[in-house]
Amino acid sequence: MGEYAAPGEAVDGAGIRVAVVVSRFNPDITGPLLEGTRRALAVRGVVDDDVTVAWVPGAFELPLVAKVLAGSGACDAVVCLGAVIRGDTPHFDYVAGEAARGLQEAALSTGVPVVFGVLTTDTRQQALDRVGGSEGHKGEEAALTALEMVALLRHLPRQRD
Ligand code: INI
Repeated sequence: MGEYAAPGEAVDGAGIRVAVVVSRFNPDITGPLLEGTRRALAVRGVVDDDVTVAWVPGAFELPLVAKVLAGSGACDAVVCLGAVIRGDTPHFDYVAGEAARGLQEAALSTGVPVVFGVLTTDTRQQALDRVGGSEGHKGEEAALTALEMVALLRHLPRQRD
């Protein structure tokens, strides 16, 4: 059967169509997340015309829109961006947990990569550290994950129609 290595940084993004679903909640975090995702896609050759951005109110709304886009046939991967900060809400576990569960379900039910670019942190500072601070940039990482998964799936044996 061979070995299928995820190509990571080396993926050529030319021709890959990416939808980005981004939450408006905590815009000081999700704005930079989106910028990082766009930047990383562009660096790897994904043209602006192949990037669709859809805004949702909060992380809880990400899965439905991700599933609709993943099932549309109009994109090869969906990147979902959000920030759920524990200090802000007793709903943290519900919002973060349902976002994760729903995004995985969207990926598994459609066969299209759906990337979990949702920061789930205890504090706002921890989230800021992950959008270009001391802990890297999760928006950029989410973009790379999407391209890597598209490339990997194209090389894997798929079920016959
Ligand atoms: N949504 C987030 O994306 N992050 C949060 O930290 C958050 N907090 O704190 O509650 C949040 N809540 C809104 C939620 O995602 C839904 O939009 C809302 O419950 C309506 O369905």
